[in-house]
Amino acid sequence: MKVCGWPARLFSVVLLGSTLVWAQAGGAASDPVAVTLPAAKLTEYVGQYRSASEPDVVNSVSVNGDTLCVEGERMATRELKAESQDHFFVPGTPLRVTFERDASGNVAGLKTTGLGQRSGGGEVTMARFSAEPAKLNHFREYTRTEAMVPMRDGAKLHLVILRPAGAEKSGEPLPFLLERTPYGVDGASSTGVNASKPELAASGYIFVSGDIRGRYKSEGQFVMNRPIVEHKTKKDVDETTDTNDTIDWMLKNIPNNNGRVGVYGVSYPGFLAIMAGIDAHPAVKAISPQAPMTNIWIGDDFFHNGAFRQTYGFDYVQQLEAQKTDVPVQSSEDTFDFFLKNGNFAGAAKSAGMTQLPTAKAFLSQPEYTKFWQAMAVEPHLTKVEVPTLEVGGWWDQEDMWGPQAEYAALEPHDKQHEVFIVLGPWNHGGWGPTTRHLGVVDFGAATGDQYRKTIEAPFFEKYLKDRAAFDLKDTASFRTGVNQWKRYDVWPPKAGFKAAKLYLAPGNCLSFNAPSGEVKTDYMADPANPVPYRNRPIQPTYGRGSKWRTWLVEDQRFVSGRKDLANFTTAPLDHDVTVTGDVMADIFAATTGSDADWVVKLIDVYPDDAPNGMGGYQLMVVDEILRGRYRKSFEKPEPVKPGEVTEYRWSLHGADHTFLKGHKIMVEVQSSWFPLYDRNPQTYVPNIMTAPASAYKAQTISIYESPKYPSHLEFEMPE
Ligand code: PG9
Repeated sequence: MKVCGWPARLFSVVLLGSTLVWAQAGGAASDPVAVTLPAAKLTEYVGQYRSASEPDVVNSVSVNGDTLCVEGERMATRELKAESQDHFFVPGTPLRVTFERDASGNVAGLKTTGLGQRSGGGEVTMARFSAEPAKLNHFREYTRTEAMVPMRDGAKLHLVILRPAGAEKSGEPLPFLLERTPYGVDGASSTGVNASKPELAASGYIFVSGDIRGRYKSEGQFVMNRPIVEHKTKKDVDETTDTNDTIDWMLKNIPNNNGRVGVYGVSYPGFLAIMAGIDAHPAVKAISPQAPMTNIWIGDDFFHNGAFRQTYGFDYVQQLEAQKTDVPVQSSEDTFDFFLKNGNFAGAAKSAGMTQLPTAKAFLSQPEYTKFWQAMAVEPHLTKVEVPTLEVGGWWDQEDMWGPQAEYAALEPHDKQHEVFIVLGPWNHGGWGPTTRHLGVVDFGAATGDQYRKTIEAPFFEKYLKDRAAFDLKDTASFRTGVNQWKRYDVWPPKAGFKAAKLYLAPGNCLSFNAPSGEVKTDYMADPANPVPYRNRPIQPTYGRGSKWRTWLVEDQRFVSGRKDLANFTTAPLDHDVTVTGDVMADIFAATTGSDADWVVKLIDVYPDDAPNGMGGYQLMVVDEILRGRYRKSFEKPEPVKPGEVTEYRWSLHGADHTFLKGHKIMVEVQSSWFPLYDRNPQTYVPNIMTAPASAYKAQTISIYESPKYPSHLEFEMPE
């Protein structure tokens, strides 16, 4: 009997749908009883199958001897055992495959169940599009070992090492790919690297994953976004020294390496990848910080321009600081109700018993941009390019959209050797990982993450770690949404071929490329007792069960656009395409009857009513951002606003590369709360909003000006 080329009894990652799912193998107890189907019957199932929802996800079914096998680009070849005719299972996993037949009795498709929640409910339907099987996976088996590695202060950090099986005999020295993380590395496996980085795994690297100090199996004390120690003594440790000590150990103790190290990671691990490029170990030859947090107070996870991201801070700090391993916050209560009921963050933190967690203490006592937060900021350390750097960011990153763009902006002026690159695509946080054309309901027409991985990420590491010169990224690869095309630029934001443009808020709730001529303002009443929700309710905890957090930035804004406590301004349907590129700045002239206020501006693409695929009338946010009014002049020294005085507020809504298509409308929406992601501004000035008394929360009248003297507008680049 021949079997498919994959050992049984493994923890394995499988990908039939668009996301990776861990499935525990070896659980033969729950396997159904297998029956033997004649070989001739098995050939009826052979062919290639395409996912109905994600056409780029393809599986191939083949017969090897008397065994039916299934494989995918990211899925190892696995045996399919028959339970009965048309009903199969993957031994040792909960995966069930049912083949479906057409009216003539021919096999026309398959349905899988048991993929688990992360694959969108566990059911994937695939249509058979070819009767020929294909070799889709190029899996290479990796051997796993673990080590506890001593740092300069004696603390030992935990590593998992994956080496291509037989690498020590093949004689070819291989480079390292290192990822350090606070999220636990026990799951690192041969199947995992083959599934997440198929090209690099096939090429052959020594994959090393490490628990950072104080997390999971590593010793020492965890410090959130541990600041870099300036002027270190020999005993000082930070993430740069822990990275360097880890690399020293790897070079000396893991045989047959080629002396080169690449470091990558998404999000917190992206921040850690930046650390590998500061005072870099000489062996570090390439880093790829992907969606890294760069400044936690100005634009990433915990604050945006001073507005506190209370749901994120509340959940993440408990998840990371309450214990050594991750425990996501769960609750069945709508977090909108929970935070409203608790009044302010101090109340919410007290009710969760988290006030003594280190970062929660800082939230409560230092809401402004103090030295504590400044010490965590990475940009001040990015004063030279030490190693080739590939940054990756998503236009709809719900956590660290600011990070990659800020890191690039800091490094690019020092890039003398053309070694700093950025890729910006239609993704949420880490959304370039799965094979998908979609973000929420928005279809971008291609599996952009796969395109990035194959044409940019893999060639980048191959070039700098293996001298294989296939990497030709100009400087910036930007996926222009709307027209859904990749663009290449010399620099981000692009300059050549673009001109500056202003889009003015105009009387009659309109928008215009011409400056306003009359004295007009638009008023609304903002009441902290009834804040504007940031996404459709009920709002689950960030990483809680059923949470829609990951796609909230692409939610249809019609759920709030009709509210009376905001102002929106819209063009007529466009008679030609309008492209908005570069950093979109909001420059808003406004007054409030209160002495403090929050300002949220959203640039929205309004689809025509007859748009296909259920998108009729959809309101898609293109860019958006908040500014807490008290910080309009200084992040360090907040100041009250003068009631009734027209004041200029200017802040970045982040980068965009988006075409509003002919027939669509451009909308700008201004509102004064985004709850409960952001805590409520009481709208009367108090020294510390975290502890604001109930009496401070007052409804106020907001006026947005659209006049020659006070020309509220957005600024961006447009193609010439
Ligand atoms: N967004 C997460 C994070 C990064 C850095 C600091 C705090 C949180 C993450 O996904 O890792």
